[in-house]
Amino acid sequence: MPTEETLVLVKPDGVARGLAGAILARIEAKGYALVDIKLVEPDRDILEQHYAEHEGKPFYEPLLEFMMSGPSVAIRLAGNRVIEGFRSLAGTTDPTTAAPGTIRGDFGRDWGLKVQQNLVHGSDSPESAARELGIWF
Ligand code: DAT
Ligand code: MG
Repeated sequence: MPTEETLVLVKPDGVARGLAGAILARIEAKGYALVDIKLVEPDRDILEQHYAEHEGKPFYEPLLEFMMSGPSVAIRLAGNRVIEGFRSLAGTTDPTTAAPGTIRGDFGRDWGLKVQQNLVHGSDSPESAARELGIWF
């Protein structure tokens, strides 16, 4: 099976809390390859493209504001079934209920309604990965 690629972001809360290294260590321990990596302060245009599927939802504006609150680490990550595998490593969207052993479950703080502060992003399909990698890289 050919190696797959995905877009991973360590979001502003992860960078601000000094967790980028710990999150990268888990990614590397899993055996995934860092193909490209950079610190990015995305403008609104990039985020509107990235989160187009969520436009109009109640959390859309707070999500964009949060994503513009500081730098993120953008990673082009490669590996066998890395799209599915990284999302498993990340845990479910809400850090309050994400399973222990996952990035969101272990490092995600209980911020009440601030579900967006869930440390990482990972593409959810091959189509999303190709689209999102084109936006960020
Ligand atoms: P994921 O990041 O797990 O793929 P998603 O694509 O459904 O989740 O949503 C994108 C981001 O939007 C998510 O990481 C956090 C935020 N979000 C999603 N659902 C939310 C909600 N109900 N309330 C607040 N923020 C939410
Ligand atoms: Mg998503």
